[in-house]
Parts: sequence; structure tokens; C-alpha cells
Amino acid sequence: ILRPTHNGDRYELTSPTVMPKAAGFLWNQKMMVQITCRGYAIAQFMQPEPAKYAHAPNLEAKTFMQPEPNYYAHHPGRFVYIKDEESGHLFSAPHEPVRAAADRFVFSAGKSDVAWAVESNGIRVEMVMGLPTQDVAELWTIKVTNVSGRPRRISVTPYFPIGYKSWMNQSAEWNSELVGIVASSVTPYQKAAEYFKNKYLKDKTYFICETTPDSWEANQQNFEGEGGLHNPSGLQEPQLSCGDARYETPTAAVQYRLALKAGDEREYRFMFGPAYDEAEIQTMRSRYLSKQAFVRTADEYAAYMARGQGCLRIETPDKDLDNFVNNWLPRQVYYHGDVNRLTTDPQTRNYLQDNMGMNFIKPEVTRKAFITAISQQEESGAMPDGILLAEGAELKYINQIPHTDHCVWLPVTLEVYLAETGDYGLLKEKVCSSNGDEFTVFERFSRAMDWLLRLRDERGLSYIAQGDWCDPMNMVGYKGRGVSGWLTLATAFAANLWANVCEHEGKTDLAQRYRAGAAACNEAANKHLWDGDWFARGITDDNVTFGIQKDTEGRIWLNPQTFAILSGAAAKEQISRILPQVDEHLNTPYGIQMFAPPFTKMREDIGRVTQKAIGSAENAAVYNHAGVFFVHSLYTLGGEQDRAYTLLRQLIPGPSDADYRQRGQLPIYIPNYYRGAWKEFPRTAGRSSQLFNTGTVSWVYRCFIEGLCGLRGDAEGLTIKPQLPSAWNSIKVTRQFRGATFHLDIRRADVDKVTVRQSGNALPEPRITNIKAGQVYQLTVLVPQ
Ligand code: CEZ
Repeated sequence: ILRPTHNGDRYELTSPTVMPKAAGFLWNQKMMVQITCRGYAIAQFMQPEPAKYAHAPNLEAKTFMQPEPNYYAHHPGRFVYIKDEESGHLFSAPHEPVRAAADRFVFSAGKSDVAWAVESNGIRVEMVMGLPTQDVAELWTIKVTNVSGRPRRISVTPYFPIGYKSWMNQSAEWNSELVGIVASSVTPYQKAAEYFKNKYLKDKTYFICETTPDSWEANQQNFEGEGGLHNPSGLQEPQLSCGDARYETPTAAVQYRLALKAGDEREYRFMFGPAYDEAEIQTMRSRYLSKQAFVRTADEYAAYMARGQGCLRIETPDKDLDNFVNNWLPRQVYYHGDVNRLTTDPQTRNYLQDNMGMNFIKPEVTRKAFITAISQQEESGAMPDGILLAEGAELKYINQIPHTDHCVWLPVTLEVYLAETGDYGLLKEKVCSSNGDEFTVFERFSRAMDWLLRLRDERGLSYIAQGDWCDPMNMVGYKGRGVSGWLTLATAFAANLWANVCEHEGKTDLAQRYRAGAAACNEAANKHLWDGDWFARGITDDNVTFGIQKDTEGRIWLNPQTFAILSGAAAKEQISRILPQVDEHLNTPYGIQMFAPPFTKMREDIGRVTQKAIGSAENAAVYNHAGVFFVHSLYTLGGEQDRAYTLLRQLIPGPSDADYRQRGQLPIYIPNYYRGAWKEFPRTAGRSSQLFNTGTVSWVYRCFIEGLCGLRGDAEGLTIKPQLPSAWNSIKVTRQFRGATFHLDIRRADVDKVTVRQSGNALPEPRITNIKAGQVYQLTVLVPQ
């Protein structure tokens, strides 16, 4: 059903029904489109807040990107109807809305376009969607070929529903100058002040054609009529009615009537997108709507994608894995670092972790992100819940709920920046905040660490307020007393990392202070949260410890165990107790659950997380971000390469057909979660959320680079300590590092420690220093059996 093609650059799915939500996605810095194999689409653009140009047929709630989107007949999508004007046979491509079984179906998700080839009743339809690099618009090519071997009379009707744009004002009509349908609307508002904010919004949606159609329809009801979308009334007439929409739901349907000889083909180009006015549409038309411009734009876009290539290429015994790591993982990392999830106020922890991934692609972007983030530090040393990226942006949704973990992510993500670049100079930069205070980056990080260490109760445990990394854990501490076990351990981890930096900078007294702080957190965690076989998740406002043996729901949580390993709170003996418990309670065939068992009812002293659907999102799903933290901790332990690799591999769909079907997702990205509650609800376990916004991927990339391949930078060089799973005997790796290229031939040999050979000579230690940009290093790496 699914196979990689074009050297892994594309994935082809040959059925529209086995993985109906399988989708590809494209983006640029101003927009994003996710489109399913069946033709349903979710598109957003920034102005500067996220907005849509194709809507549901009813009033939609404005919200952030949701997991597990539901598609239905009238969902926005991009379709083309093909009707045999002699026999009346009707089908549509890609698959919706007619849902006729095709003779041949190929959905092909590429890195820089999404394409289909659908054949039915002797007519082949090829559709391709691309994006420009700088502008907001979809560029569509639709090609129709008569493969029936006899002359045919058909109609070709692209149908791009526009949906319900506004309760104040909406309309649509044909525009003969622009050669297309233009829908107009007024974004609804009530406050006078909002008028001025909305004044220049792109409230028009256009669908314009390179080739003038024979007829068109701008009125959804006229088009659909009594026939319904399976068999629209508009298609039962000799031509579309050329209607308009006057405070009626707009749509864009245009029709070409063709007489095709055997083998004849026709190629059409269209643009779909938002605009402020007709003049802008005209500009877009002249800039893009021609064959030549489409080719040029596709090349530019492919070049833009290529700039996100990443720093690692691997050749392992697992070809599907290689394909994902070499082709698709860096693309998803790049997406996060390049567009910050298309929000103007990314959550601080997301912003920092998404930029952590950018270290492996364009570290200069990460550097800038640190400055942007830290310039928004509060006077107290706290970090805000979100980082504002656009003028006039506000903290929205979850960012209005106080979470206490944001400072943690500063040293955690800085560790990677320093390892990749060795640029300790960043610490000396002076950064002004809007309160007018000026501190160096170094001072600001110290202030953030001081704040974290201060924000603890008399037991030494970290207050949680209305959440930590786990957003919906909002009622553990809303009365002001509850504490987070995870945050206590994460604070220790962060403080230790920061102490390392202080040491490097020669600030021994500070280093001591943060090490002592970390030790105090670890000690408190051990005293109050160690439950015999694992660490508890927290203690509520009413002093109830949870995430412990005697809980029947939410008994064991992954994050505290992970961070106890990372922070050093868990001694060797404790780790040997934790790991088998984690295996037993949390492992599933689709990855590791964030906790178990799931909550089945509200716990008012834990909060919203307990109300989420069982096995979805934070309620006992395979929440991949938490899973990959654990993998990272395993790689830092050493000797856990098999456990680590198994979990790392499970983050990626496939490669068996059964696994693809169950997850329902192409192996071109990692979603934020797969359904969990594996023991309770095996039928739905493994199902992908289809949401490609996730902090997971920067960590996955890091785990492959630093963990599995063991290629980790430091102030002066690159250390080489691969941790191959025991089933592998050798791998080949190419790693870009500080401008140099490393080709490594890694294999098992009769050695007792990792041995690196350069030009036949064994190096004294597995580490390369004095790295010169532009140089190519050929290394043989021998690892113990
Ligand atoms: O958001 C993610 C956040 O972006 O949830 C993670 C958190 O660490 C990330 O920073 C774990 O809680 O508010 C909600 O209930 C939402 O479900 C968010 O928790 C979740 C969204 O699914 C967006 O991905």
C-alpha cells in the first residue's frame, strides 16, 4: 500500500481508503497546507495571526492546530470532478467528494509538492500542488489524459469550496479580468478598535485560472443543489450556471468541456489563496500563473527545502529508518525552526526546543532565537509563557495559563547550541528587555536558574502553579502549594547543565552554587518522591502524592523517571528498579506511554489532563515528546542502546503494512502522539494524531546524532562514541560539523573500547580536535562486540 520512491524523496500510497487521513504538508514562512490523500485540506496563513482562506460551511471556532482532525463531506478540500458527457459516469479526484473506486490511485507526498494520479473509466487525472517560497498561495496543476483508446467527450470541473467566511458580509462572483472567482468578506468583529486592527486583513479568497473555463459557479448552493456533493446538481446541466453568491456561501467551481481524441491531454493551472484586493490578485496572477512561472517557482521552493537538509546521513541495516532520518526528519526539524509552528506567540518551551533542532541545520537561527527569548525575560528572572514574535502579538490560549517550567529549557537547549557551535561568545552578548534592564546572556541565564531554584517550597520541591511541561496538569497546584516532581528533577538537570557552563566560563563559585542547588533538588526528590520502584509525579495542594504504587490511575509517569536519570537523582540501583517498571507498565507496540493506567474520570486535584479522552494526548497516549526525552536519557546512561533504539524506531510509522494501517500515517513525519491506553483500548492504540507540530523531532534528531551515532561536539572538538543496537554490526555515517565533513565507517571489532582510526593510525582518544572548516575527515571507528 505504501512505498518510498525517487530515492526516498517521496512516499506513494496506492489506496485512498486504507489510511484515509494520511496526508502530506507543505509550508513557507507565511503559510502551511496539510492535505490528505482524499483531497481534504487544512490551510493557514499569517497576517500576522493565523487565518484561513477556505473554511468549513458553518461558523468555525478559531483555535490552535488540533490533533486528529475530523474530515466530512463538506470539509475544505481541493477536488476535480470528471464527467463522461456521453455515459454520465462521474468520478472525482483525488477521491472525494464522489468516492468512486478508481482503477488506479496514487497519492504521492513529496518534500516540495504533493501529487496524485487517479485513473477511472479511461481518464487519467494528475494533480500537483506546490507553494511559492515567499508568498501565500497554492499553485495547482491539473492534467487530464484520455487513456481509454477512443474519443471521449468529458467535462472537467475543479471544485475548491471556500466555505462560510463571515456572518457579517460574504459574497463571491466571477471576475473576467482576473479570470477567476473572487470571494469577498469582512472578518466579523464588534469592538471599534478591532476595525482598525482588521482593516488590512486579506478578506478575499480567489481561485483563478490560467485558461478561461467554459462556465463557472460561485454559489455553493447552486453548485451542490439537490444532488449533493456526490452528484452535484450543477453537473447535471449542460454547463455551470455562472452564478454569484450574495450573502450566500461562496464556492469556486469552473468547468471545461472537452472533446478528447485517444491519447489527448490537457493541462490546466490554477491559483488558490487569500488577498486584500483585486490589485493584489492581479499581481499574484502575473507573478505566478503560467507554465514558466510554475516551473521557476517549483525550483525555488525545492531550493528552499534543500536549505533544511540537516547534518547527518546514515546507512544502517534498516533502509526505512535511513530514509526517514536522511530525508524526512531534518525536513520536519527545519519546519519547526523555520516557522515556529506558525504562531506569533510560541510557548517558550516549544520555541526553545524547536530552535534546538535548528542547531543541526542553521545554528545562526538558534542563536538569534536565544536572544529573542531571553530579551523577554521578566524582572524576576522568570520566563514568560510564550515568546512574542510579531508586533502587537499577544499571549493566547495555553499561554494565558501560568506554567512554571519555562526557564528549564534555557540551559537544556543551550547545551546543544554550545556543542554544535562552541560559540561561548553568545554568553557575553548584552540583552535589553522591555523593562529597560540590561544584562548579558550569561547573567540572564543565571537569573533564570536562580528563579527556578527559588520557586520551591520548604521541602525543596518545585511549585507547579497551573502546569509544567504537561500543559493540562492545571489543578495540582492552582491553590499555590502543589509541587511537581518532574519539575524538581528538571530543575536539578538544568542547574547542573548551567553549572557546566559556569565552569567553562571560569565562574567556579557560581558553578558551585548551581551544583548545590541541583543536589538540593535531587535530595528533596529522593526524600519526598521516591516510591520504592520509581519517582512520583508530584504532590497536590492538599499534600497528596500521586504517580505512586497505590494509585489505580496515573500510577507511573515517564517524565519523572527520565529526568531523575538526567539529573543524577536516580542512583544506579534506583535506575535498575525503574527501568523494568517502565517496561512493564508503559511499553506498547507503538512506543512508550507517558503514563499508565489512563485516567477514566476527573481528578480535581490533578486537573484537565484527567478529563482528556482515554489514550489521547496527555492522557496515557504514546506522547512522543515524553518518549524521546526518555530515549535521550537512555543514551546518556550508556549501555542502554537496545532499549533506546527500540523506542526510537517506534516513533516512526512502519515498516510493516499492519503498522502503517494501524497508525494511519505516512512515515514522513513524527506526530505529537499515537493513541495509547494500549491495554484498555487496543483497537485504537497506535492511531496517529496526524499533528506534525511537536517538540519531539529536535530531540529525535539529537538522539540519532549524539546518541546512536555518538557524534557530539564540545568546546574544542567532536567526540565519537557510537551506541549501535546490538543487532547491527556496522553503519556508515556522514556528519557535517563546524563546516567540516566527517565520513565514518563504524563497525564492530575485537576492541575493548571505541577506537578511531584516521589514515590507518589509531587516535589516542575517540575525539577529533582542531577541526578545520572545509576539511573532509575519513574515519574508521571500531566499537566493541
Ligand atoms: O500542547 C503541547 C505543548 O505545545 O503539549 C505538551 C507541551 O509540553 C507542549 O509545550 C504537553 O502538555 O492545552 C492542551 O491541552 C493541549 O493539548 C496542549 O497540551 C498540546 C497541544 O496538543 C498542542 O500540541
